[in-house]
Amino acid sequence: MNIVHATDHDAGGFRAGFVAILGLPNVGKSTLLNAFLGERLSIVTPRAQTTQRRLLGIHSDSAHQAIFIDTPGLLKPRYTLHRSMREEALSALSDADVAVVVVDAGFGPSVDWAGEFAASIHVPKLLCLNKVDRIDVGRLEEIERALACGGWESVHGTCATQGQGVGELLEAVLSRLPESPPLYPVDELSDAPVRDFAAEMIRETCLEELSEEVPYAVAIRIEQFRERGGDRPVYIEAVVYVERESQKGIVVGGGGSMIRRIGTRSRGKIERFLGRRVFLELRVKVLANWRKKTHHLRVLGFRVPEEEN
Ligand SMILES: Nc1nc2c(ncn2[C@@H]2O[C@H](COP(=O)(O)OP(=O)(O)OP(=O)(O)O)[C@@H](O)[C@H]2O)c(=O)[nH]1
Ligand SMILES: [Mg+2]
Repeated sequence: MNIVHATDHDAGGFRAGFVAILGLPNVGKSTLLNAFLGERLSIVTPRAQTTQRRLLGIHSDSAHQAIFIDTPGLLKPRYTLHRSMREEALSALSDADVAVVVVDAGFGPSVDWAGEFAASIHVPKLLCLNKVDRIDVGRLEEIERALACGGWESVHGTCATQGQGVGELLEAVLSRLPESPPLYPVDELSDAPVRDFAAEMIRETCLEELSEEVPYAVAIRIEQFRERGGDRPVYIEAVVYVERESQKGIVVGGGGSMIRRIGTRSRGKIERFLGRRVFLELRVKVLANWRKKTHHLRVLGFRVPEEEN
Protein backbone atom coordinates (compact mmCIF):
# COMPACT_ATOMS: atom_id res chain seq x y z
CA MET A 1 0.00 0.00 0.00
CA ASN A 2 1.32 3.43 -0.94
CA ILE A 3 0.95 5.38 2.30
CA VAL A 4 1.65 9.11 2.22
CA HIS A 5 1.91 10.57 5.71
CA ALA A 6 0.81 14.12 6.29
CA THR A 7 4.22 14.89 7.79
CA ASP A 8 6.24 13.49 4.85
CA HIS A 9 6.14 16.69 2.80
CA ASP A 10 4.55 20.09 2.84
CA ALA A 11 1.52 20.81 0.73
CA GLY A 12 3.33 22.03 -2.42
CA GLY A 13 0.07 23.14 -4.04
CA PHE A 14 -1.80 19.97 -3.01
CA ARG A 15 -5.29 20.49 -1.62
CA ALA A 16 -6.98 18.22 0.90
CA GLY A 17 -9.81 18.41 3.39
CA PHE A 18 -13.09 17.17 4.77
CA VAL A 19 -16.32 17.77 2.86
CA ALA A 20 -19.60 17.28 4.72
CA ILE A 21 -22.61 16.26 2.61
CA LEU A 22 -25.72 17.51 4.42
CA GLY A 23 -29.46 17.71 3.85
CA LEU A 24 -32.87 16.44 4.84
CA PRO A 25 -33.50 12.65 4.69
CA ASN A 26 -33.94 11.04 1.26
CA VAL A 27 -32.66 13.95 -0.87
CA GLY A 28 -29.87 11.81 -2.42
CA LYS A 29 -26.79 12.46 -0.23
CA SER A 30 -25.56 8.86 -0.28
CA THR A 31 -26.25 8.56 -4.02
CA LEU A 32 -24.15 11.69 -4.51
CA LEU A 33 -21.29 10.31 -2.40
CA ASN A 34 -21.30 7.14 -4.49
CA ALA A 35 -21.39 9.20 -7.69
CA PHE A 36 -18.39 11.30 -6.55
CA LEU A 37 -16.40 8.12 -5.93
CA GLY A 38 -17.72 5.94 -8.75
CA GLU A 39 -18.25 3.18 -6.17
CA ARG A 40 -21.32 1.98 -4.34
CA LEU A 41 -19.93 2.68 -0.89
CA SER A 42 -22.91 4.08 0.98
CA ILE A 43 -26.23 2.26 1.08
CA VAL A 44 -29.15 3.82 -0.81
CA THR A 45 -32.85 2.98 -0.57
CA PRO A 46 -36.09 4.81 -1.41
CA ARG A 47 -36.77 5.10 2.34
CA ALA A 48 -35.98 8.19 4.42
CA GLN A 49 -33.46 7.69 7.25
CA THR A 50 -31.39 5.09 5.41
CA THR A 51 -28.04 6.48 6.57
CA GLN A 52 -27.61 6.32 10.34
CA ARG A 53 -23.93 7.20 10.84
CA ARG A 54 -21.22 9.18 9.13
CA LEU A 55 -19.36 7.40 6.38
CA LEU A 56 -16.07 8.58 4.88
CA GLY A 57 -15.55 8.25 1.14
CA ILE A 58 -12.17 9.46 -0.10
CA HIS A 59 -11.50 10.90 -3.57
CA SER A 60 -7.79 11.29 -4.39
CA ASP A 61 -6.19 12.55 -7.58
CA SER A 62 -2.75 13.93 -8.40
CA ALA A 63 -3.48 17.33 -6.83
CA HIS A 64 -6.42 16.86 -4.42
CA GLN A 65 -7.87 14.68 -1.72
CA ALA A 66 -11.52 15.28 -0.80
CA ILE A 67 -12.64 13.29 2.21
CA PHE A 68 -16.40 13.25 1.78
CA ILE A 69 -18.53 12.60 4.84
CA ASP A 70 -21.96 11.15 4.07
CA THR A 71 -24.32 11.99 6.93
CA PRO A 72 -27.74 10.96 8.23
CA GLY A 73 -30.55 13.23 7.01
CA LEU A 74 -31.18 16.08 9.43
CA LEU A 75 -34.57 15.47 10.95
CA LYS A 76 -36.40 16.52 14.08
CA PRO A 77 -35.40 13.85 16.64
CA ARG A 78 -38.17 11.68 18.05
CA TYR A 79 -36.05 9.26 20.06
CA THR A 80 -32.46 8.64 21.15
CA LEU A 81 -31.30 7.06 17.88
CA HIS A 82 -32.53 10.18 16.04
CA ARG A 83 -30.56 12.41 18.41
CA SER A 84 -27.51 10.24 17.74
CA MET A 85 -28.06 10.59 13.96
CA ARG A 86 -28.47 14.36 14.21
CA GLU A 87 -25.25 14.71 16.22
CA GLU A 88 -23.41 12.58 13.68
CA ALA A 89 -24.46 14.97 10.93
CA LEU A 90 -23.76 18.18 12.85
CA SER A 91 -20.36 16.91 14.03
CA ALA A 92 -19.48 16.22 10.38
CA LEU A 93 -20.23 19.88 9.68
CA SER A 94 -18.04 21.06 12.55
CA ASP A 95 -15.13 18.96 11.19
CA ALA A 96 -15.64 20.12 7.61
CA ASP A 97 -13.50 22.41 5.43
CA VAL A 98 -16.26 22.57 2.81
CA ALA A 99 -20.00 21.82 3.01
CA VAL A 100 -22.19 20.46 0.22
CA VAL A 101 -25.86 21.07 1.00
CA VAL A 102 -28.16 18.78 -0.96
CA VAL A 103 -31.81 19.47 -1.68
CA ASP A 104 -34.35 17.43 -3.59
CA ALA A 105 -35.37 19.96 -6.21
CA GLY A 106 -38.78 18.29 -6.46
CA PHE A 107 -39.44 18.50 -2.72
CA GLY A 108 -40.21 22.04 -1.55
CA PRO A 109 -39.52 21.55 2.19
CA SER A 110 -35.92 20.53 1.48
CA VAL A 111 -35.45 23.75 -0.52
CA ASP A 112 -36.86 25.89 2.33
CA TRP A 113 -34.71 23.99 4.81
CA ALA A 114 -31.52 24.73 2.83
CA GLY A 115 -32.31 28.44 2.86
CA GLU A 116 -32.57 28.41 6.65
CA PHE A 117 -29.67 26.04 7.29
CA ALA A 118 -27.23 28.08 5.15
CA ALA A 119 -26.80 30.65 7.93
CA SER A 120 -25.34 28.04 10.32
CA ILE A 121 -22.52 27.05 7.93
CA HIS A 122 -19.25 28.90 8.45
CA VAL A 123 -17.08 27.18 5.84
CA PRO A 124 -17.32 27.49 2.03
CA LYS A 125 -20.69 26.03 1.07
CA LEU A 126 -21.94 24.66 -2.22
CA LEU A 127 -25.55 24.06 -3.07
CA CYS A 128 -26.56 20.87 -4.87
CA LEU A 129 -30.04 20.89 -6.41
CA ASN A 130 -30.47 17.16 -6.88
CA LYS A 131 -33.14 15.15 -8.70
CA VAL A 132 -33.36 17.76 -11.48
CA ASP A 133 -34.77 14.97 -13.64
CA ARG A 134 -38.00 15.42 -11.69
CA ILE A 135 -38.57 19.12 -12.39
CA ASP A 136 -38.68 21.47 -15.36
CA VAL A 137 -36.23 24.28 -16.10
CA GLY A 138 -38.65 26.95 -14.90
CA ARG A 139 -38.88 25.39 -11.46
CA LEU A 140 -35.09 25.08 -11.28
CA GLU A 141 -34.69 28.80 -11.95
CA GLU A 142 -37.35 29.55 -9.33
CA ILE A 143 -35.41 27.52 -6.72
CA GLU A 144 -32.16 29.21 -7.66
CA ARG A 145 -33.76 32.61 -7.15
CA ALA A 146 -35.29 31.56 -3.82
CA LEU A 147 -31.90 30.41 -2.49
CA ALA A 148 -29.79 33.15 -4.10
CA CYS A 149 -29.01 34.98 -0.85
CA GLY A 150 -27.63 31.93 1.00
CA GLY A 151 -23.98 32.92 0.49
CA TRP A 152 -23.27 29.88 -1.71
CA GLU A 153 -19.94 29.63 -3.50
CA SER A 154 -21.78 28.01 -6.40
CA VAL A 155 -25.05 26.28 -7.24
CA HIS A 156 -25.23 22.99 -9.15
CA GLY A 157 -28.15 21.09 -10.64
CA THR A 158 -27.52 17.34 -10.50
CA CYS A 159 -29.12 14.02 -11.18
CA ALA A 160 -26.99 11.88 -8.89
CA THR A 161 -28.49 8.58 -10.05
CA GLN A 162 -27.26 9.26 -13.60
CA GLY A 163 -24.13 11.23 -12.70
CA GLN A 164 -25.42 14.37 -14.44
CA GLY A 165 -23.73 17.55 -13.10
CA VAL A 166 -21.70 15.54 -10.58
CA GLY A 167 -18.33 16.12 -12.31
CA GLU A 168 -18.82 19.90 -12.25
CA LEU A 169 -19.83 19.80 -8.58
CA LEU A 170 -16.76 17.68 -7.76
CA GLU A 171 -14.48 20.20 -9.54
CA ALA A 172 -16.08 23.03 -7.54
CA VAL A 173 -15.51 21.13 -4.28
CA LEU A 174 -11.87 20.33 -5.09
CA SER A 175 -11.07 23.95 -5.90
CA ARG A 176 -12.39 25.04 -2.47
CA LEU A 177 -10.27 22.61 -0.43
CA PRO A 178 -7.54 24.20 1.69
CA GLU A 179 -3.88 23.71 0.82
CA SER A 180 -2.75 20.61 2.67
CA PRO A 181 -0.88 17.38 2.02
CA PRO A 182 -3.06 14.26 1.74
CA LEU A 183 -4.61 13.30 5.06
CA TYR A 184 -5.25 9.63 4.18
CA PRO A 185 -3.32 7.11 2.09
CA VAL A 186 -4.03 8.10 -1.50
CA ASP A 187 -5.20 4.60 -2.48
CA GLU A 188 -7.70 4.39 0.39
CA LEU A 189 -11.43 4.68 -0.41
CA SER A 190 -12.74 4.80 3.17
CA ASP A 191 -11.58 4.45 6.75
CA ALA A 192 -14.42 2.07 7.66
CA PRO A 193 -13.56 -1.60 8.21
CA VAL A 194 -14.91 -4.11 5.67
CA ARG A 195 -17.16 -5.69 8.30
CA ASP A 196 -19.03 -2.36 8.65
CA PHE A 197 -19.82 -2.44 4.92
CA ALA A 198 -21.08 -6.01 5.30
CA ALA A 199 -23.39 -4.90 8.14
CA GLU A 200 -24.71 -2.02 6.05
CA MET A 201 -25.46 -4.29 3.08
CA ILE A 202 -27.50 -6.57 5.34
CA ARG A 203 -29.34 -3.54 6.72
CA GLU A 204 -29.96 -2.23 3.21
CA THR A 205 -31.53 -5.57 2.27
CA CYS A 206 -33.74 -5.43 5.38
CA LEU A 207 -34.87 -1.92 4.38
CA GLU A 208 -35.74 -3.24 0.92
CA GLU A 209 -37.47 -6.44 1.98
CA LEU A 210 -39.42 -5.38 5.07
CA SER A 211 -42.28 -2.92 5.25
CA GLU A 212 -43.81 -0.23 7.45
CA GLU A 213 -42.07 0.29 10.81
CA VAL A 214 -40.18 -3.05 10.89
CA PRO A 215 -37.09 -2.01 8.85
CA TYR A 216 -36.52 0.94 11.19
CA ALA A 217 -36.41 -1.42 14.18
CA VAL A 218 -33.55 -3.38 12.61
CA ALA A 219 -29.92 -3.11 13.71
CA ILE A 220 -27.11 -5.35 12.51
CA ARG A 221 -24.14 -6.57 14.49
CA ILE A 222 -21.36 -8.62 12.93
CA GLU A 223 -20.34 -11.28 15.45
CA GLN A 224 -17.64 -12.96 13.36
CA PHE A 225 -15.83 -11.97 10.18
CA ARG A 226 -13.15 -14.47 9.25
CA GLU A 227 -11.14 -14.40 6.06
CA ARG A 228 -9.85 -17.91 5.52
CA GLY A 229 -7.02 -19.05 3.32
CA GLY A 230 -7.15 -20.46 -0.20
CA ASP A 231 -10.45 -20.16 -2.02
CA ARG A 232 -12.49 -20.88 1.09
CA PRO A 233 -15.38 -18.39 1.48
CA VAL A 234 -15.19 -15.49 3.93
CA TYR A 235 -17.16 -16.57 7.01
CA ILE A 236 -19.55 -13.93 8.35
CA GLU A 237 -21.90 -14.39 11.29
CA ALA A 238 -24.32 -11.55 11.98
CA VAL A 239 -27.24 -10.85 14.26
CA VAL A 240 -30.29 -8.97 13.02
CA TYR A 241 -31.70 -7.20 16.08
CA VAL A 242 -35.31 -6.08 16.26
CA GLU A 243 -37.20 -4.40 19.08
CA ARG A 244 -40.11 -6.80 19.70
CA GLU A 245 -41.03 -10.50 19.43
CA SER A 246 -43.71 -9.68 16.82
CA GLN A 247 -41.04 -8.08 14.61
CA LYS A 248 -38.82 -11.11 15.05
CA GLY A 249 -41.62 -13.27 13.63
CA ILE A 250 -41.88 -11.00 10.57
CA VAL A 251 -38.13 -10.93 9.94
CA VAL A 252 -37.84 -14.71 10.27
CA GLY A 253 -40.95 -15.27 8.11
CA GLY A 254 -43.01 -18.42 7.65
CA GLY A 255 -40.68 -21.42 7.88
CA GLY A 256 -37.68 -19.02 7.90
CA SER A 257 -38.50 -17.79 4.37
CA MET A 258 -37.86 -14.07 4.95
CA ILE A 259 -34.54 -14.39 6.76
CA ARG A 260 -33.38 -16.85 4.09
CA ARG A 261 -34.27 -14.31 1.40
CA ILE A 262 -32.51 -11.50 3.28
CA GLY A 263 -29.50 -13.78 3.74
CA THR A 264 -29.26 -14.79 0.07
CA ARG A 265 -29.58 -11.23 -1.25
CA SER A 266 -27.16 -9.80 1.36
CA ARG A 267 -24.61 -12.50 0.58
CA GLY A 268 -24.75 -11.61 -3.13
CA LYS A 269 -24.11 -7.92 -2.34
CA ILE A 270 -21.21 -8.68 0.00
CA GLU A 271 -19.65 -11.09 -2.51
CA ARG A 272 -19.77 -8.44 -5.24
CA PHE A 273 -18.24 -5.88 -2.86
CA LEU A 274 -15.43 -8.17 -1.66
CA GLY A 275 -14.89 -9.97 -4.96
CA ARG A 276 -14.84 -13.20 -2.92
CA ARG A 277 -17.20 -15.97 -2.00
CA VAL A 278 -19.00 -15.51 1.33
CA PHE A 279 -20.67 -17.84 3.79
CA LEU A 280 -23.23 -15.74 5.66
CA GLU A 281 -25.03 -16.89 8.77
CA LEU A 282 -27.84 -14.67 10.09
CA ARG A 283 -29.65 -14.94 13.40
CA VAL A 284 -32.57 -12.78 14.57
CA LYS A 285 -32.73 -11.57 18.18
CA VAL A 286 -34.85 -9.14 20.18
CA LEU A 287 -33.18 -6.19 21.90
CA ALA A 288 -36.17 -4.48 23.45
CA ASN A 289 -36.55 -0.82 22.42
CA TRP A 290 -32.87 -0.49 21.46
CA ARG A 291 -33.52 2.77 19.61
CA LYS A 292 -34.46 4.50 22.85
CA LYS A 293 -31.72 3.13 25.12
CA THR A 294 -28.27 4.65 25.26
CA HIS A 295 -26.56 1.49 26.54
CA HIS A 296 -28.01 -0.54 23.65
CA LEU A 297 -26.99 2.13 21.15
CA ARG A 298 -23.47 2.04 22.58
CA VAL A 299 -23.27 -1.75 22.29
CA LEU A 300 -24.46 -1.51 18.68
CA GLY A 301 -21.69 1.00 17.92
CA PHE A 302 -23.79 4.17 17.62
CA ARG A 303 -22.66 7.55 18.83
CA VAL A 304 -24.36 8.29 22.17
CA PRO A 305 -25.93 11.77 22.19
CA GLU A 306 -24.08 14.32 24.38
CA GLU A 307 -26.81 15.01 26.93
CA GLU A 308 -27.36 11.28 27.49
CA ASN A 309 -23.70 10.28 27.80
N1 LIG B 1 -35.06 10.61 -9.62
C1 LIG B 1 -33.96 10.70 -8.88
N2 LIG B 1 -33.86 9.94 -7.77
C2 LIG B 1 -32.71 10.08 -7.04
C3 LIG B 1 -31.66 10.97 -7.39
N3 LIG B 1 -30.69 10.87 -6.44
C4 LIG B 1 -31.12 9.96 -5.56
N4 LIG B 1 -32.32 9.46 -5.90
C5 LIG B 1 -33.13 8.44 -5.19
O1 LIG B 1 -33.57 8.99 -3.96
C6 LIG B 1 -33.69 7.97 -2.96
C7 LIG B 1 -32.88 8.37 -1.73
O2 LIG B 1 -31.51 8.42 -2.07
P1 LIG B 1 -30.39 8.37 -0.93
O3 LIG B 1 -29.08 8.61 -1.61
O4 LIG B 1 -30.53 7.14 -0.08
O5 LIG B 1 -30.80 9.65 -0.08
P2 LIG B 1 -30.14 10.17 1.29
O6 LIG B 1 -30.21 11.67 1.25
O7 LIG B 1 -28.80 9.57 1.48
O8 LIG B 1 -31.18 9.62 2.35
P3 LIG B 1 -30.99 9.35 3.96
O9 LIG B 1 -29.76 8.48 4.11
O10 LIG B 1 -32.23 8.65 4.31
O11 LIG B 1 -30.86 10.69 4.60
C8 LIG B 1 -33.16 6.68 -3.63
O12 LIG B 1 -34.27 5.95 -4.08
C9 LIG B 1 -32.33 7.20 -4.79
O13 LIG B 1 -32.24 6.29 -5.88
C10 LIG B 1 -31.82 11.76 -8.58
O14 LIG B 1 -30.98 12.56 -8.95
N5 LIG B 1 -32.99 11.58 -9.27
MG1 LIG C 1 -28.08 8.32 2.98
